[in-house]
Amino acid sequence: MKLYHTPISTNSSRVWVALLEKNLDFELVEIHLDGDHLQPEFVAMNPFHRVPVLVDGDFTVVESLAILDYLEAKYPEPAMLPKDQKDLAVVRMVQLVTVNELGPALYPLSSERMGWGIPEPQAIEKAKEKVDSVLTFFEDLLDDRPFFGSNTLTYADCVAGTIVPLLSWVDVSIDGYPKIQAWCDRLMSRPSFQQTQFTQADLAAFFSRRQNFLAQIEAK
Ligand SMILES: N[C@@H](CCC(=O)N[C@@H](CS)C(=O)NCC(=O)O)C(=O)O
Repeated sequence: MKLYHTPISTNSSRVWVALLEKNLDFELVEIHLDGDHLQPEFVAMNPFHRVPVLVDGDFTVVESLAILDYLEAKYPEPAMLPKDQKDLAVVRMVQLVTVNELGPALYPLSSERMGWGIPEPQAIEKAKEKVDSVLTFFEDLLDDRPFFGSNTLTYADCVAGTIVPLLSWVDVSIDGYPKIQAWCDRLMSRPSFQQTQFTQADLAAFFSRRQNFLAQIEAK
C-alpha cells in the first residue's frame, strides 16, 4: 500500500497513525502541496487534489475517514472500532466533532501564523469558544478507560489525537481539562504518535514552499 501524505496535514497523520497501529506494510509518498498536488498523476488519483490518498493495488481511496474504514474492514485486527453500540457512537462522535467542529475552528486561530491573513478579533473569540465547547464535550466523553469508549486505541484517538495535542501551537491551553491532558500524555507515549509528529522545521519548509507556489499562481 502507498499513503500519499503531507507531514503537517492532520488529515494525513490520522491515517498514518492507524497504519502504524495496525502494523501494516506501507510506503509513504510525500506530497508538498506546492503544485505537485495539481499534477495530472495526482489529480487522476484524487480529483479534489487533497491528501491523504491510499493506494492499495488497483484500488484508490480518498477522504481520510473512508480510508480508516477501508483499513478496518480489510485488517480488522487490532480492532479500532468498538462493537458495543454506545462505544461505537462515542468513537464516531469524536471523529466527526473533530472534523466538523474542531478543525474549522482552528483556521482563524492559525491563520496569522500560516500567512493566511489576520482574522477579525470576533472570529478569533468565536473560534476559541468553539474549541472550548469541543474540549468540554470530549472531557465528558472520556470515562475511566484510557481511550474514548475503549480500553484499546480507536479511530477516535487517531482523529482527535492528531489535532488536540497541537492546540498549544495556537495558544489554546488544555490545562482545565485533566482527562484530556492525561489522554494526550498517553497518546504521546506511543511510538505511532511519536513517529508522526511534525516539527517546526517541517512547518517552516512547508510554509516556504507553499508561499512560492501561491506567489507563482498570483503572478500568472
Ligand atoms: N476531507 C478530506 C480533507 C483533506 C484535506 O483538506 N487535505 C488538505 C491538507 S490537510 C489538502 O490536501 N489540501 C490541498 C488542496 O486543497 O488543494 C479528508 O479528510 O481527507
